[in-house]
Amino acid sequence: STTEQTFIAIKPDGVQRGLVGPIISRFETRGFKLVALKLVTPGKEHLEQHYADLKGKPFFPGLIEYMNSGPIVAMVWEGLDAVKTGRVLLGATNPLASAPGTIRGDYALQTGRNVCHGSDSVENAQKEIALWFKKEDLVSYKAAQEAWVYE
Ligand code: YYY
Ligand code: MG
Repeated sequence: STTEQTFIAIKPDGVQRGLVGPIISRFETRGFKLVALKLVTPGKEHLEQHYADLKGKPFFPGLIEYMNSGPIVAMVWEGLDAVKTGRVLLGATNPLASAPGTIRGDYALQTGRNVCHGSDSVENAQKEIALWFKKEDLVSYKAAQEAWVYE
């Protein structure tokens, strides 16, 4: 549906490397609508909740430390097939396996520094949006470009 929403985050390495603009541009120019955005350092507990499914993995402590090492840009993007298409824009989890033209394929080399996050299912997107944003943070408006992006 054209109102599907996904949670996209620019991780601390993406922020520190000056990739906030380029990453946002990919979603903007593709035709997605920005629904929420903030720069945050949410703390360890929040990050552990965000990655709760990965608790117990050998890389989990390092992942949390990395995610907690600087500010993160948290966003909600809306549009046609936003969750799946968002993942396509990000590229594969391991940047070495990401196609050029994807965010990770253009800006990253290692899995542990892959600059961005995107929800992997509609159900998880809803959970992540609820974890990172209050309901009133999600802005409802009509995008002027809508009639030109959708037939
Ligand atoms: O959704 P995605 O970010 O593409 O991958 P996940 O399997 O959900 O893992 C989350 C996060 O954990 C990944 O972006 C980097 C890190 N990670 C890692 O450091 N080493 C791995 N072998 C797998 C994942
Ligand atoms: Mg994931």
